[in-house]
Amino acid sequence: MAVEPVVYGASERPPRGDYSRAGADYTCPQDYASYTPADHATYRRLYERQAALLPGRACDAFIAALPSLGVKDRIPHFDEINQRLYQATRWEIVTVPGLIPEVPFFSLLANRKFPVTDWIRKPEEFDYIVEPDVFHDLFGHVPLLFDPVFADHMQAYGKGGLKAHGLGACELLSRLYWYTVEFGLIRQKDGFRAYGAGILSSPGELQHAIASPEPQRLPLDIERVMRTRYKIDSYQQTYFVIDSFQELFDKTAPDFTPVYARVKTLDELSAAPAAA
Ligand code: HBI
Ligand code: FE
Repeated sequence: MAVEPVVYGASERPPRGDYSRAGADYTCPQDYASYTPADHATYRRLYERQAALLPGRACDAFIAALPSLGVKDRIPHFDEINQRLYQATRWEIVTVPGLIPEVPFFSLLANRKFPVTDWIRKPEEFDYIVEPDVFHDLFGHVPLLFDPVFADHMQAYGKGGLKAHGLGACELLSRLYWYTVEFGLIRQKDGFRAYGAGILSSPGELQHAIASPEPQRLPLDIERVMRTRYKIDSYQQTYFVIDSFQELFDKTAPDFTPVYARVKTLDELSAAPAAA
C-alpha cells in the first residue's frame, strides 16, 4: 500500500524516498540490490572519516558499540545487524523510505523498532545532507541502541511521543529529541563527549560541539529545552549536557502533561548564547 511522503516545513524539494514501497506502518524491505558500487564506496568513505574523529569526542558507549554495526567497507545488511542488536537489547532496526510522520515514528520506537532510511547520499552531498540517509540513521543512531539504559529511554520516548500527539505537544517533544537524541552531550571523567546522532554523523558538528568556544553547554533542563528553538541548517549554538544515560531516562520518564501546559504559557528562547 502506498503512503504519503513526508516533508518537513515548507520545502521546494521533492521528497527523496520512494514511498510507494512502504506499507501502512511506513516500513519496507531494505532495497539492497539497488546499491551501486559507488553507494558502497560513499558509505565506506563516510565511515572511515567519521571513525577517525571519534576518539576524544564520542562517548565511550558509542565507541564500544560501533563495531557491532559489522562491515564498514560497504552498506551493511540490516538483518545481520539485527541478530546482534536483538540479542543485546531486544531492539531491531526496520527499513523506511525516509522521514515518516510522527505517529508511525513514535509507534515504531514504542515497539523497540528503530526506523533506518535505506538510501545513501550522492557523492556531491558527501559533506552535508539535510534529510537523514542510511549513514546518519545507522552510524549515528544504532550504536547506542546496544546500550541497555539508552535503549529503554528510546522506547519510553516513543510512548511519550504518542501521548504528546494526543495533547498537541509534538513540537515541544521534538525539541527534546533534537537536543538529546540528535545533539546531546554527556560529561565523562575526561570531558564533554557526544552521544547525539546529529553530532556523531557529522565531522564538522563533532569538532564544533566538543571544542568550539562559541556554543553554550548547559545542564539538561527539560523545560528550558522545550522552550528553545533550534536550527536545522547550521551548527548548534546551545548543547544540553547529561551526566549519564540514567539521568536522561529519569528526566524524560515523568508524565509531561503539566510541563507542556506550563511551557505553552512561556516565551520561546533563542538558542544563541546571551551576549556577554
Ligand atoms: N522519521 N525516518 C524518520 N526518522 C526520524 O528521525 C524522524 C522521523 N519522523 C519524525 C521525527 N523523526 C520527528 O518527529 C522527531 O523530531 C521526533
Ligand atoms: Fe537522526
